[in-house]
Amino acid sequence: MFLDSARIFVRAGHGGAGSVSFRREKYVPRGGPDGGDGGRGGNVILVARPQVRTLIAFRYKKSFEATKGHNGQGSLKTGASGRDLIIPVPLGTVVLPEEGDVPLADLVEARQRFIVAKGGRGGRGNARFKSATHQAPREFEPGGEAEARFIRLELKLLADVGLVGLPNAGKSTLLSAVSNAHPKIAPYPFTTLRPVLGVVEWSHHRSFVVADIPGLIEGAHEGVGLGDQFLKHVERTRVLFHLVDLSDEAASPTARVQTVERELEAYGAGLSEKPVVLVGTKCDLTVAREAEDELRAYAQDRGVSYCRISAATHDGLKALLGKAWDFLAEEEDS
Ligand SMILES: Nc1nc2c(ncn2[C@@H]2O[C@H](COP(=O)(O)OP(=O)(O)OP(=O)(O)O)[C@@H](O)[C@H]2O)c(=O)[nH]1
Ligand SMILES: [Mg+2]
Repeated sequence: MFLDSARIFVRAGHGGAGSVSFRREKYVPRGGPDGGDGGRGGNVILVARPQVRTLIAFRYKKSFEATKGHNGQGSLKTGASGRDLIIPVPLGTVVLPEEGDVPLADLVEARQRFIVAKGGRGGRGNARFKSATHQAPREFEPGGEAEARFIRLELKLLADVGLVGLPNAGKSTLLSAVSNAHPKIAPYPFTTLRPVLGVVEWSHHRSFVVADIPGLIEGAHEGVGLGDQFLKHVERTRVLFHLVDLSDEAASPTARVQTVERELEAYGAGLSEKPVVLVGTKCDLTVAREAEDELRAYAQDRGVSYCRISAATHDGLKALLGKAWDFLAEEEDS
């Protein structure tokens, strides 16, 4: 089960109250104030962890509370602080307020932290209120209020290359041919039901991440098929591979490409402006010459590169990955 959005409630711990106390010692008749400060309340902290892959944990647990700070005590004893509550989330988690679209945080790096609810501060004990003219203060502060709120978590996977195309275009087969991932592959549409990431080892020290998502069909932006909800997982990629099945003679390849392009456009979020490589797939099968020429010409018109591949025989894979690497390296240099 893959879950990529959640709404949770977080409450930090209240601060502990300051104490009111006076020193009592056998031979000191009038001891001064010695009430210690309260401890601060625990924070609720989100931490990005690479081992966490989805937001599934929030399906079962939706409410999180850190512990309170303890009250201060006599003899200037400060109360113990509340313990912070750490909530692990996947890399790529966007934290949003309950309402509105302005993110509070975007957790994209391992161990990156964000305090979603701040613990109340500890109140001051009466010892702090002592002054030359005020020798026996009875003032103290209560502990500070803790923050509490609902937040929304949105997972947007972090990948360098996104695979898009109609169902059956060969996206998952390509991912399994070039990466360590083993997505499900089958000769029917909508085999892929959730995004899958794979790491491509390009050379010894260089690797990049490819995201395979469910196929798109006409009307996906209106919810047809599996809809276009998974496109958010390619929003952060730097280049898209748009796969077109060369062996499919049902409709012209350009018509099929345009169907997907319309869906990318309708989705928005800059997807249709992303660099793209058009990829003719399954070239080991019988391929109509004119159809492929048409596709090539279309790519040229649009000013994008075209590659023909077979994930089955590995033809053209190296050239395709090289193209991806060119895009990625270019960005790194700039
Ligand atoms: N001969 C041949 N068959 C291929 C090739 N690539 C994919 N296929 C076949 O095409 C079918 C669909 O492949 P998938 O990789 O599941 O396609 P997909 O684009 O991931 O499909 P969805 O997940 O449904 O969107 C499977 O039967 C694959 O074996 C190829 O290079 N050559
Ligand atoms: Mg698939």
